[in-house]
Amino acid sequence: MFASAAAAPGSLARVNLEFAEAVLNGLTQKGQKTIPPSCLYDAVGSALFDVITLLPEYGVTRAEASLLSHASEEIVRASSQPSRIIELGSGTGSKTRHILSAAGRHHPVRYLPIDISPAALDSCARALGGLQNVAIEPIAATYLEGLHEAMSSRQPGEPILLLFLGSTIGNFTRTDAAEFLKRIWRRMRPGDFLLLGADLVKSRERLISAYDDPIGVTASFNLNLLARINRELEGHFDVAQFAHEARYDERCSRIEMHLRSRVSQEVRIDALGISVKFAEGETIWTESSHKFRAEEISSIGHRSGFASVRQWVHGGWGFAETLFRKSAATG
Ligand code: AVJ
Repeated sequence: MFASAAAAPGSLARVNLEFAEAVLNGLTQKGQKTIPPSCLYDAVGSALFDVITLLPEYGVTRAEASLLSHASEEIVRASSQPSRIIELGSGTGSKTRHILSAAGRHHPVRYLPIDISPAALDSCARALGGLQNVAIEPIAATYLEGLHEAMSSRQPGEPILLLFLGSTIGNFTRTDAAEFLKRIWRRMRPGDFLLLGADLVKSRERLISAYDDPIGVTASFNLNLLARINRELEGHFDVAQFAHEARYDERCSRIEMHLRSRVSQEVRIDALGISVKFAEGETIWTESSHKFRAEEISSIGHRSGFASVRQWVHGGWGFAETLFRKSAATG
């Protein structure tokens, strides 16, 4: 599949293979062109996402931070005072501070953030490094590989709290979300806990302005993907010939981000040895952000084998934190 890049052996080592492969597959497949959302997060994309979290229109991160700051003691108590806290896709870890300091108040805690971005892990370690009673052991890996590693070093009888925050679960379709949680469930032991953050269904207007903000930060975040292809894969995208588009699919209750070609054009990507045709109006689908009903989150967890323990809801924005447990009975 990736044979075409062998034509440029000198640059191959410097190319991020996962990124190259995702772009190659996504732009050469039949039908709708797609590039997975993980490709949005190079250094520039991660910095732009951090700005998104500050936008007044994007309430997701603030709602979750507020929930976690108010409920951290309850969460720690309800999850049996965990001494090992693992986080999938920690990013810069800023929301996790509340939980870690609440847990560290009772006894020493090991925090194992898992992220594919070493840069994000660095700032996570720097941001949370000073916390009392908390030892940080970052793992640069994909979710499931990292989880395997984080679980393999656990002590017998050591209780675990796994965090999957920020509504990253919304990037999955509902079916894939349940399948992903099932995979997580298999790697956990009875008595372990999972805290899942998920954004709730809200009005189309609020969702559209959250994903198509008036000063264009989200547009830049999305368009940066094309600039990244230019930087890393010797692409020739004229970024101005594409437009950011946020759509809301009400039936699936999901936001979709697309990059829409303003004209009919053909774009070379030299490191991949391909030239990609776009019809006028054709799009690259770059992200899905599913929105959930609060009860639906519990039922997705149940389908994956978890028992739900408790849910905390931020009513103002519409965000839920749901605590699940892998119970002995289903183990
Ligand atoms: C990090 C996947 C939760 O879907 O809201 C923000 C990413 N994309 N604005 C989301 C995102 C556009 C975000 N997640």
